Amino acid sequence: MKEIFISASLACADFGHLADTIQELEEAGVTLFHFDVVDGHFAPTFIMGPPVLASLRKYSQVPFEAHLACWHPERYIEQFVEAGADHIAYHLEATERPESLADVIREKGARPVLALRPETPAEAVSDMLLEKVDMVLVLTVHPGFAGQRFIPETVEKIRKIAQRIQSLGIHCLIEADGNICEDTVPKVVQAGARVLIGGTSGLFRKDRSFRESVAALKKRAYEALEEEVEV
Ligand code: S6P
Ligand code: MG
Repeated sequence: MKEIFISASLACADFGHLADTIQELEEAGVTLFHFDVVDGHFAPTFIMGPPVLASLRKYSQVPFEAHLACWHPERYIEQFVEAGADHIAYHLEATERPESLADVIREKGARPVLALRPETPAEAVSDMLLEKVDMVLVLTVHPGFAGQRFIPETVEKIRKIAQRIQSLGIHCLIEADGNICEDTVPKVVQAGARVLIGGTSGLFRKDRSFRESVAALKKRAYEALEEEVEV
């Protein structure tokens, strides 16, 4: 059976209560914590860095993923691994050596994840690179900010990458990041995404508890997978 995983984008949390929040999210069924790391250049804002991961590490056993939305990600791998990152997502657009960077991340003890901006086509990713990474993170909004609108063109990109993964016969999951909510979940899941990164629209909501949000996202995702089978 195809499995769906819910990740939480902690940039959307109240930073004054992060330790309590990650424990609540873990109890609600979140199985990955996503940290947006933005350097003020790759996107015009700043969010999170290694000390944030390091200070939260002791509060949860759930894997941490650093989403490096920054230029020259190769400079920061060691710092994030030391801070407790289990997965490191780096942008194809931000480095000249994406293949060797995947090897470096693995050598340092973390799992490499390839991230793509909305404008970057599926064709920009080589087969060799797909074979080297554990996941591909498809940004379904522009990098840097919560609360944006979903970019519909990214669905076809997810589909193309999922087909390539299948034809290569490799194990590589696709993550969808940006405006992931009940409206967009069926689109990304039917295209092939299996890790859903929840933010302000799907998980950090005033009208629902974390447990209710996780359940709603999963329900919508599994319904979408069933509909797909019936077609
Ligand atoms: C976007 C970032 C994401 C956001 C997430 C927020 O730059 O990589 O991880 O934190 O998109 O969720 P939402 O539902 O507000 O778009
Ligand atoms: Mg992100």
